[in-house]
Amino acid sequence: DFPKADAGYHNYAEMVAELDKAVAAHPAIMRKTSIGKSYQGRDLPLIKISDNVAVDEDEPEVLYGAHQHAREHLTVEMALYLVKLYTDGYGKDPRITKLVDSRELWIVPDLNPDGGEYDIATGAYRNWRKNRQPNAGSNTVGTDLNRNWSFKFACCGGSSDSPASETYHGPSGFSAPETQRLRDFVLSRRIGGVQQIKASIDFHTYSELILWPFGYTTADTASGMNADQQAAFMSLGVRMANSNGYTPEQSSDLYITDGSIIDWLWATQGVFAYTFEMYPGPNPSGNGFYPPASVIAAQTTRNKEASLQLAEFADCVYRIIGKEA
Ligand code: 0X9
Ligand code: CA
Ligand code: CA
Ligand code: ZN
Repeated sequence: DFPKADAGYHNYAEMVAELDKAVAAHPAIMRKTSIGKSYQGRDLPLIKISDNVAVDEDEPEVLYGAHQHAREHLTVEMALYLVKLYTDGYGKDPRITKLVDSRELWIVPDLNPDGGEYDIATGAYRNWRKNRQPNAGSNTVGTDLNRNWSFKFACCGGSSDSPASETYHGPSGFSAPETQRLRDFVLSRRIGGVQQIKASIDFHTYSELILWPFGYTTADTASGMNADQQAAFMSLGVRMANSNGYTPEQSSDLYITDGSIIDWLWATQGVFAYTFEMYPGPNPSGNGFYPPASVIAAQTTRNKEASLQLAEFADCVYRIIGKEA
């Protein structure tokens, strides 16, 4: 489990219990299902929050995802914060109420439960990043889920061919069950050929950044990213960054990544997808992946405004550059 001092973090069982408690308290606006199972057979929970939650209404959909990377435990806390924000605020805060009534909010709070549990299993952090799928023909374990998405898979030096590497992309796109399950969920939101999910945040740690596609190339525009689209990504990214003090930039300004979720969500589904790198900033004093539990409240609340802004623009992200589609 988490070291005693970090008991404020939720392990997998505690996260599921917290989700179940929230559903029990708010059954009219919240549902918990699953997108399927991890490599080791853990359920990958899926939360839907909306009015008339049992009905698929014609409302812009938003996806918040967390914990592709095992040691980035603060991102699970971020997802749990969003569950509380949207459910406890419903009927009390007019801004929250309006969003819950006019959007379908999807939250995948833990895409890598196997890695997360492995990271804390001994009571001393293991600094684990990947999933826990064995690599054929090697003694090594694990695929970097954020290099395993099929768009421009392994194209550009932004991931590793070596199974031992921290950024091992796996033998092929979607070789990991976890990315397969999230892909299948996203594809299930295509209705009549129209992707219902319009905007997304994938939470990571750390460095306090807001990143947008593409990650595979340093070019600002490319096939599938025209000047208006790039301007819309940047404008909303800058606006969200103004609210949380993160640094907004194109993903490849950090470093080249290929096979990342945001490149896939944008290029294949047209989802305005961002990566948030949470607390701490780029030069932490200790290991930046393990901030004390005492920071959880402040560092999740810090992203309230940005998370709401994303949902508010989900009806038409181009509105931010004055071009309604
Ligand atoms: O390398 C990553 O996957 C992310 N950083 S982390 O330290 N959390 O591992 C950054 C990914 C940014 N690039 C894209 N999302 N394309
Ligand atoms: Ca609804
Ligand atoms: Ca819908
Ligand atoms: Zn990460």
